[in-house]
Amino acid sequence: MSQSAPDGCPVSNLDPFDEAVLRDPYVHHAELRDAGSVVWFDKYDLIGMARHGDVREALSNWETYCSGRGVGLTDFAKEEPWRPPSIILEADPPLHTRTRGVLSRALSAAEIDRFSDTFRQKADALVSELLNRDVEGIADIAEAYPLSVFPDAVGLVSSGRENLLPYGSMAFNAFGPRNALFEEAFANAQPVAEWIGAQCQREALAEGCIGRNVFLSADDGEVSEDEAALLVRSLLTAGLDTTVHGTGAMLLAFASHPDQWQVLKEDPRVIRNAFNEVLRFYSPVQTFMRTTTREVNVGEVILPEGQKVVLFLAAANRDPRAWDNPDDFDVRRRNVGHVAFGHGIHVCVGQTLARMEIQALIAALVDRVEQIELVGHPQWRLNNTLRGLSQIPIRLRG
Ligand code: EJD
Repeated sequence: MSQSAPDGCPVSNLDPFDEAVLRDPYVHHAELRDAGSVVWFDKYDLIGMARHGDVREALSNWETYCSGRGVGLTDFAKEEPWRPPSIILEADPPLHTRTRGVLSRALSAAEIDRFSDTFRQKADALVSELLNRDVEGIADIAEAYPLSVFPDAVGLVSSGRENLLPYGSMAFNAFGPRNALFEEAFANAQPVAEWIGAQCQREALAEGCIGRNVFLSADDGEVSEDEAALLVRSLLTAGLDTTVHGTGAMLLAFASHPDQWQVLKEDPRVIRNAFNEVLRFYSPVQTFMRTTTREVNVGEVILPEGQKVVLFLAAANRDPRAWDNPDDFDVRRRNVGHVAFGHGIHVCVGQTLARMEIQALIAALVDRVEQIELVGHPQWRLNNTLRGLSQIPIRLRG
């Protein structure tokens, strides 16, 4: 601790990146929400927000809560980031507006629709292969399925794809403090980062695929060749670990709520809402940060300029101020307004792709599987930003 809490701000001694807290965050989220609109984390000179209304307000107000100083603990105005900053995630308008336009086009519904039949075929084939067998839900489904569709959609070469998940683990751990989780993720960083860097070049990407299409915006003069490569790096950073965690959360949700699986069986039109509910309920992306660009009042508390603020997306998604019975997993509930994909100008630009991927898998499962049966104990995989499983032993009962 070097600074002190703003006047009138509740203080927390919690380390939100402690392994016990990451494993079992909900009781702590309730305490943070109840403490006030903002809390001060002594350990990190950090402000936190955990209420749905406050988190949404901060995400909406990009002029006051900026991204250009990084969306993790490292303040890029004061410390060196671990890699050149992302020109979309870690950027503000006007740069963000330009780069966002490029990725919006590359990831538009029209572009993504081209992959829908392939996604469904891959999902059907996987479900047939695994039906009525004991499977390890994370390795065999949550990792295997996104790995069977996403790298091909981006246009990556086959060799070296095993670097994708380790790179994501590095990036998402790097938003947190330099703790043991960070050190472990970065133990073999150099070859992983080198492979990723090489795949971001135009010539490395297959013609007609999403990654290569980013370079069409370089041909149009909208971005430079180097900027296009950095935007492909964003696809590779953000596009795989997130869907792996989302798929794992889906398996856990239905394995532990078999009655909710029956609702989907009876009415597959619920699939889209059910996937939103999985995201609201588990929030694979638990936290994200912003930095204040000016002094700002939040209720009674005045935050100074240059203050890092951690937004607890997962806590907002279970805030009883916003949701009835927030700890119930209910695939039929009205769940619009969840912040699992963020909110405002930085809201997930890849969500059409993420949704299409995972909804194709859910549809394939709904067609063939009577019950997703839990046959052992799920194990959590800890990360400074993402919350998900390393293992979930299940049986797809057909
Ligand atoms: C992200 C929460 C990048 C990048 C973009 C988005 C994420 C990570 C990295 C996905 C954050 O531009 O490199 S979910």
